[in-house]
Order: sequence, then structure tokens, then C-alpha cells
Amino acid sequence: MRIERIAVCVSLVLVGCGPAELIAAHPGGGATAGGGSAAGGGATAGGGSSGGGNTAGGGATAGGGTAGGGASAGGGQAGGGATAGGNTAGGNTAGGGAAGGGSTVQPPRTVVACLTGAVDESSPSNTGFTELCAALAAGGATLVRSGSNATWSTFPATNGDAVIQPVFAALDTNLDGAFTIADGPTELNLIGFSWGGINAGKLASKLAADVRIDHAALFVRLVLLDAYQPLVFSVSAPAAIDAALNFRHSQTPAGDCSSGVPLGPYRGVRLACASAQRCSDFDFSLATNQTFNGLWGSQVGHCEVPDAARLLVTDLVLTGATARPLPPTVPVSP
Ligand SMILES: [Ca+2]
Repeated sequence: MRIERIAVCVSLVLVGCGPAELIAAHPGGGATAGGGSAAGGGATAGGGSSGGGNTAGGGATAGGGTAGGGASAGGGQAGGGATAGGNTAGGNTAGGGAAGGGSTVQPPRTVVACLTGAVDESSPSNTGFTELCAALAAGGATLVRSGSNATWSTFPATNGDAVIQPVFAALDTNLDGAFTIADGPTELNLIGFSWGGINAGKLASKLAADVRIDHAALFVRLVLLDAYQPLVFSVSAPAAIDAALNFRHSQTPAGDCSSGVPLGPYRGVRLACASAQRCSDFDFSLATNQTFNGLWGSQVGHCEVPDAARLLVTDLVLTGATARPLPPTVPVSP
């Protein structure tokens, strides 16, 4: 398995090393007001074990869920009770209404777009990522699929553009050519691993600028899993993105799948967010005495990030909270 993964990483470098393309933050949107209130709520609930680091992400717990509710479902208050004591890190509204009791607010539909690393879903290096996306589908999420696959191949980078239309189609349930509240409360998750993580950032920027989408009616979460492309050093979450989670590693363990290859080893790039957003940048390498899905933090290399993050991401995407320990965070800056 490891040898095969190395081969994939080598091919990644050989096939394409495009120029650096940093993602510009989109000034539009309007859904970020929720992010602002989330920071306050999170501080009050105090459940986040990942506190410290950035303002809006690590400590964002129940408040995160509340803000998400306001943005997408309009029934957010219940989120506080649902997530108090847990770790939400960019929580959402799913379960908020139900746990609050007595709410008749329709729970949001969870739409997920999974963007693979190089080369495609069948590549051994993407196995953990594919399993994560399959777990989200099994948990009730609507996957934006490429054929029958759980994930969408986005290698090389320009293929990410092809994902926009199927994502929009998944949002526009009443087929009127726009996404509005009439399509029902919806949470959109853009999840990308390695090469696909950078592409997920690009997709987020394009969706943020898409005039067909009423972002006040849509909760969007960006999830990066050791996002990497050569000569790219960060991913910026546009203002219309309500929450962004970055899971990565910063210390290369022995035998890492990307060691010894051109431009390797690969380490996930940092996350950049505007101050009003709820963003968390988690570093498994800083968790020397913790395990994540059976992996010690120090064991997590490039190809292990999806495995280590799997249970955390499925919790957060499907319920908006997790009781599992999160990795330490590093500060997020614009
Ligand atoms: Ca519509």
C-alpha cells in the first residue's frame, strides 16, 4: 500500500506543477454575520477543547451551531443545547432543532462535494478519503457524485471547475435556476484532500461569487484535509463561507508516503480566513499524546490525514458537533 501511494505522489508531481494561485477572498456574501455571533456563543458555551489559537474556530461550540441555524434554517437557538459540552468547531444546525425539543424547524439537508487528491478515487492514496465520503453518505448526506463514485476527481486542478454545475444542481431542488430559501434549509460541505483541498478552495471562491446563490439562505462549510499543490501556500476561505476547517500535519513522520518524491514531503497548507469567519486550523503533529481514529498524532503523515480526521469530520458534518478530542489548533490569519 505504501509503495503504491508513493507512486501516486510521484505521478502527481510529474503530471502537473502549475503556478502558484492563491485564492482571493470574496468580499460578497452576507452570511458571515452568523460567524460573528458564533464567536460570542462559542465563548459562552466553552465546550471546545481546541480553544486557544484562532478566535472563531477552536472555541466555537454551541454558538457555532446557533449562528448556522440563523443562517440556514432560522431555528438556531436549539443548537446551544445540542452541542454544549461538545466540540463543534464550525458547527451547524443539524440536530439543533431536534435536541432543543419541541422545534418544528425542518432540519437542513446536508450536501457534500468530495474532491479527491491525485489521481482519482481509485488511487490508493485516496482510499481513506473515499471511505470518509462513503461514511458521510451512509450517514444521510447527499453526495455530489461523479458517476457512481463517492468522490469527484479533480486532478488536474482545472477539473475542479466541472464540479460547480453538479453542486449547483444539488442545491437547486425546485429547478428554478437559483438557490434560495425556497429550496429548503441546506448545508453545503466542500471537502477536499491534498490536491483536491486546493481545488475545494477554488470551488468555494467560485460559489461565493455565483449570483445564482442566495448565501444568506445557505450554510457553507469548507473542509480541507492536508490540502496541497506545488507552489501553493495557503487556502483562503471567501467571506461567504460560513465555516472552514483545516486538518493537516506539520511534521513528516518516518516512512511518509510523500517522502523522497520531487517537491516532497507534502504538508498541508495553512488556512486563511477573514476575522469574522469561524475557522479552525488543526495540526495533528502537535498532538503528541493523542490518538485519532487509532493513529497517534505523531504518526499522521500526508496520506493518513483523511484516516485520522474521518470520525471528526463525519461528526461535524452530520451533527455539527463531536465529543471526540480535536487536535490542537494553530492561529488563523487573513
Ligand atoms: Ca431553486
